[in-house]
Amino acid sequence: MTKRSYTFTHAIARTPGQSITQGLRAVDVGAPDHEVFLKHHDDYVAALESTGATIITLDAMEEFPDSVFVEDAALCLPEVAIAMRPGASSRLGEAAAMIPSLEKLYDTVLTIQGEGFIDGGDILTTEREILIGTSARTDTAGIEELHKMVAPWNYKVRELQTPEGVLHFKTDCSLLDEETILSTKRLDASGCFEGYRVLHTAEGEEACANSIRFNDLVLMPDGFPKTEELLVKEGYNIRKIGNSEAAKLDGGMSCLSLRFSPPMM
Ligand code: CIR
Repeated sequence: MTKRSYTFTHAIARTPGQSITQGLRAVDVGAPDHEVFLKHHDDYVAALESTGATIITLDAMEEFPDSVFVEDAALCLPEVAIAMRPGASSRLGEAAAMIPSLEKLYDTVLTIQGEGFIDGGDILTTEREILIGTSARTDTAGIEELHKMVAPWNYKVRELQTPEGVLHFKTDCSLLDEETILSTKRLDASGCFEGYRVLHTAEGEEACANSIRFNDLVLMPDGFPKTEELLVKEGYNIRKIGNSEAAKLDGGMSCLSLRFSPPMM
């Protein structure tokens, strides 16, 4: 049976602009190289496309240096798309900029109005519920507003806590299938994945927890051999994507796309 939490007909990505060098970062380890970022981004889009999905690659938006990380601007469910309210002031406008693209694919596009804030990177949609971590970017008010919006479709929403010092909830976890989550030990230790099968990232490889299941593929950042070996042994079909430049801005596999099956198609 098709699983809506990881089987998708569409994805939206956005070409990184030259202004990517100005992107937000927790620790400055140097600016990303635009050319290398473009190459990695092309590989990423090609991998999504290779599963048979339609990938919409939007033009770069120079006025928003972090806008390549489209995941934070919206939540796309099978029934509705919701423009988020990003918690970083330099990123707030990215949500409104995403709406026209969503309206081409969805009858119903809603917008988080605030006062609260919520970033897509803090939302992990599984087959049975929507897990949302409070973080420096997402607060309880934002989660409550989203909860009300998805109530008509009976979604269960569970508020959790993103570990201290971790940018987004999904920085530390990803969905691998309807029952399995890849997580760092530190996030799993909070008990938030009780009832799921949890695979841990290998010691020292926490940065690959931000991977994605997209149809028959698991896209993971290149350079995490022990976790890769574990996932291969578990039967997952791995595609490694260079992530050195996105990582300089605390970005990973999930951040670079919105993944969904729109109702109008
Ligand atoms: C930011 O700090 O907002 C960007 N430099 C990185 C966003 C990564 N997005 C994600 O984890 N969903």
